[in-house]
Amino acid sequence: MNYPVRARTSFAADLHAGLALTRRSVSPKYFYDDIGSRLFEQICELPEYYPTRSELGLLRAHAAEMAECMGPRAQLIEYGAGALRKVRFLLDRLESPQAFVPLDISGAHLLAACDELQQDYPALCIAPVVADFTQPHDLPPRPAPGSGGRRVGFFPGSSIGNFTPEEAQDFLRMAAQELRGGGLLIGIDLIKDPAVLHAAYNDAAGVTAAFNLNLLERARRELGAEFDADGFFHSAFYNAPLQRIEMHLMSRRRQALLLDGVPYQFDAGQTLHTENSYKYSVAGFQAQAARAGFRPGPVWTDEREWFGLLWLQSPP
Ligand code: AVI
Repeated sequence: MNYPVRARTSFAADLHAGLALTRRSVSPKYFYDDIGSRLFEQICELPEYYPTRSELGLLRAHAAEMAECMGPRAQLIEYGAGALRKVRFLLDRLESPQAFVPLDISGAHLLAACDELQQDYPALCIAPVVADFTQPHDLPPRPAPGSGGRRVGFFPGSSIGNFTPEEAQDFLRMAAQELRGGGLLIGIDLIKDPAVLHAAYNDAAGVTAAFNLNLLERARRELGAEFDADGFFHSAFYNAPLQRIEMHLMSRRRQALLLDGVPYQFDAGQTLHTENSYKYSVAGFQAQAARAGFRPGPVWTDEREWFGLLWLQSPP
């Protein structure tokens, strides 16, 4: 998935604000500049990182049933569209989709991915929307009443796991309204043996470490931040009570990071918290979705029950 590449000002302002907190943190959306997006693609191929492979396996095996939930002449909205690889499994199975509407803030990436998709699906009406889907946004009109089609959503990749619980609830509430009369197919990463999770976020090749550290490197490249290159290291662990992987950049020693001339003092072992990746139970996530107005529908999980794709029926 692609998080937005933001303007300098918002990265700088958010980083200053996050560094000024007692528990320092910054949004994971800042991982995804060009280098970070490429590193994330490499993560998806790692032997330890099961989510992408598990989800692709589910789509390969069950896309026909998922497409049946969506129904004929659907207007399919994809949230945070990225490379548009996964949706192809659905497009191959959907009956006469009315339109495919991918939403992403990164216009250049979105339009390039749409061009590629259009070549392989020449008859498909593709209507990209360049927008931050977590904020109010416009969509093409719903399928006309009487057309038999419904508006349905697709939010793969367990990207909802990177939202705070409040952001996740806000997204589900927004989607329930936007998709009313239809439904949402959403990917979630399931609670599992912490050792499996630990390995997935501490891969032997060090790609996740490079992905995490790129956030500071990006601050150096884009904002002129000054810090010791080997002064921070990647730290990722499972926080069992909160059912989430936490990623941090941990300071090796007492040092100052300079941003726009402002020194931010780090003690040895002090961290900048860069990401949470929440893990869910199927029942727990369905209950959360129900609070936003969805009714639980079919669930597809792999044999190990490590990853789930859930169909949620929107309110009428
Ligand atoms: C994009 N997102 C669902 C990934 C995850 O697993 O939370 C981001 C990631 N962070 C480290 N590895 C992958």
